[in-house]
Amino acid sequence: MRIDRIELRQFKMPLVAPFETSFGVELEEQHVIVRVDAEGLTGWGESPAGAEPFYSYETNQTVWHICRDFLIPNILGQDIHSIDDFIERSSRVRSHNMAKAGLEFALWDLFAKARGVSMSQMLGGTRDRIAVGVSIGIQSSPEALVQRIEDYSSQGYKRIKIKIAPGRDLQFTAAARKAFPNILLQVDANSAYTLNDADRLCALDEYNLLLIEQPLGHDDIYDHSKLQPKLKTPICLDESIHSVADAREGIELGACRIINIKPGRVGGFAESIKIHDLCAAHNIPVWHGGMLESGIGRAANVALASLPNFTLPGDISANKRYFAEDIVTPEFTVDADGMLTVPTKPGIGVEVLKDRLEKVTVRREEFRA
Ligand code: OSB
Ligand code: MG
Repeated sequence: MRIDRIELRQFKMPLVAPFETSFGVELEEQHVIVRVDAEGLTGWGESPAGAEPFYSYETNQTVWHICRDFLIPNILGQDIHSIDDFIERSSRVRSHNMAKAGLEFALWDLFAKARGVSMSQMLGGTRDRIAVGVSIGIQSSPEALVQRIEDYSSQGYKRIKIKIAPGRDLQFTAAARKAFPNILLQVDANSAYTLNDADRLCALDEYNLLLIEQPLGHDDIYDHSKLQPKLKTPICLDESIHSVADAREGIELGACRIINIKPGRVGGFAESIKIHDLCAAHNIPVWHGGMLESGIGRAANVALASLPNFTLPGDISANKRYFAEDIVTPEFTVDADGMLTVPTKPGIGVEVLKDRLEKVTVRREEFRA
């Protein structure tokens, strides 16, 4: 398809509640929305990089720079015939996966709309509903955490993830497990520990957790391979997996037994599918991570999570868990089984509310062929 026009927009929206992790507290989200117009159709994508380089080195500003100065000039006014074509044209740019992903998502949406199929069909999804959970930030006390879990489980969520950090780990996890003996429970350290903390991490084995997410270095695989044999609980890598090559390394070294796929972190859906397939071949379950996306990224994530090896509930909660007013319609709601329904309309399957998007836009730039 000939790419006629591309628009970048950065939005800024307050979160319904502060989200605290081992790397900081977030009160609002700022992501870059990519709009691609071609042959009378419009594709939408969301790059999940945040305002600060604390989860990953990428930020809104680096995404903007890489898209405007390197990725967009390679496709604007050009006939792009496939996702592989786009990936090929972008391959000279090293890393910057979230920048590449924002554009790649918009192209997937565009191509799906051109074919008249849903994003789920386009990606090879096999489910019409997906199991989801909720990711709860670090709370002020174990009692506050238990109250939060109570609220979310009464809304239908069947899997709870709690953020941990040194000193705000064992007591919180113990309280959660005591109050909810049967709930699917997992913890996420966001790289807050080192191998010297192995005993403290092994103490988590007592709480029957589904997994421990990214306990060690944000780019580490080797130390995780030293830690995993000491733990009964499966390690799940998040931050360290940027590609199918990283996933292979993690699996072959025994650094993890589960992998979290965030399509932005790995450069898009094409790479996500490769990781999904590799993991399936090695009996490694995957689940869909989240980056507090708006409804645009969320809808695309739901589609990816409908692939068969996404066997664990994802961090893809209802829109209302993040933002009082989102930028799409309809919104996802969690049902009594703790599931979201996969859209069936062409492309991402949700409509962008242009007025609402305009209101939350803090930066905009248009590129014409
Ligand atoms: O580590 O999974 C993470 C949000 C921002 C950055 C990193 C992470 C997260 C989450 C939120 O855990 C998941 C969600 O979108 O609900
Ligand atoms: Mg994580």
